[in-house]
Amino acid sequence: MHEVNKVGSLIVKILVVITHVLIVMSCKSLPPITDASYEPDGKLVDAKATENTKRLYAKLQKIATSGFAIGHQDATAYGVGWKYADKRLAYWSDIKDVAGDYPAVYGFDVGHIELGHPYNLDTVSFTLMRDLIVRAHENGGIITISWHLDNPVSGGSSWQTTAAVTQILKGGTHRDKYERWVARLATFLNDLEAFDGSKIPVVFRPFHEMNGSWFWWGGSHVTASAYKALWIETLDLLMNKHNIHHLIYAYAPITISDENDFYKYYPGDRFVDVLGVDIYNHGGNENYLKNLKQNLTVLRQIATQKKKVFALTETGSNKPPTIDWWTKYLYPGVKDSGIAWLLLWRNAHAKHYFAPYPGESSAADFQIFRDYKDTLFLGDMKAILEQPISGSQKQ
Ligand code: BMA
Repeated sequence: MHEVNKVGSLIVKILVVITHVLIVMSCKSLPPITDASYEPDGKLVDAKATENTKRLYAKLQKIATSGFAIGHQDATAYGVGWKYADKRLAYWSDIKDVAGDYPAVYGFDVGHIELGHPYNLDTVSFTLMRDLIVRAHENGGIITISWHLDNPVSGGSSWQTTAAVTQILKGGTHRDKYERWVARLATFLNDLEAFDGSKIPVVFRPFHEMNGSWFWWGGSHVTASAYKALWIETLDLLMNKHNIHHLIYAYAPITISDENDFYKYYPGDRFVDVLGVDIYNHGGNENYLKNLKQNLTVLRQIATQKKKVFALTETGSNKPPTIDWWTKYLYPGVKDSGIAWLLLWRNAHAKHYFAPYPGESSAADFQIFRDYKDTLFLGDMKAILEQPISGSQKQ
């Protein structure tokens, strides 16, 4: 019996070694997760990043020295009480309506691109999304994309938490399906072309808020090592199988308690360009302000040491903001923090919105916020940056 156990454990050990060797071999184009020789050098994850992608990173670094760019999710696709389609080709945004200027950063979500659907999970058509991305880029805006992809095992949404991460890693039961999903994502990303034919650089922020347990890729539904493997394997597919070289990669947990919390799922310096954090106002204004200050201080320390850009990658008030929310809570929390941008989440309707809209009770305060010299809207960006990333500067 004892001998049988020994043989069994030997077989297990051999299998572990073989698996490890296979993983290392199949990832040979990417360095190992813990690479002691790695020196922060300000270089991008993607060694073949296009010139425009490098310029975007330089632009983000430059922005952070003057203030922070203001962003909005689905800014030009819809707002409270309107949808792009209703506007009959007008290019509009709730922020423009309130502040008289467009956002500088444009967030979009490609959830359901993996299914081959014509619309994303929030009913924005991918054709429209592409057009809005091109337009924002040509106007000098910055694009960031998140991915609320469905659960590849259960077929449920991102919030359906059946175990799925190890199943889509190399050798997993649902690997082929996942590779088909990434191929569809890659096709969409490849179609993002500026007027001059160059690829539009994008800050890609996949598998976000992984330290919470609401998505199938996060918290209690994944081990840290499986998460890191998913991150690295996904980047490998995009860069090395699909030849996508116009992405800047952003890693973004939800509100962290400390540095360890930030690092728990961190895939490594070689695989992350931008350090992000998503912070919402769940627990009241004072608590929100405290979280902003604490979290951005931690991020700043890590980012400075690593010479990386950092950002408040999602934010907003879950309840309608108090009338002075922008100047009394958001602004003091981000002022002089060193972030390159902040992204307000989407304006779906009057019960789910994160940016003001005409008639909304905090709109006047947002105009004061806009007038601060470090809150950078699209018009301000032009003054800060002499050089466009690429393409024309039409407004
Ligand atoms: C969430 C909510 C959802 C939406 C999802 C993806 O935070 O806004 O309604 O479907 O983001 O955009």
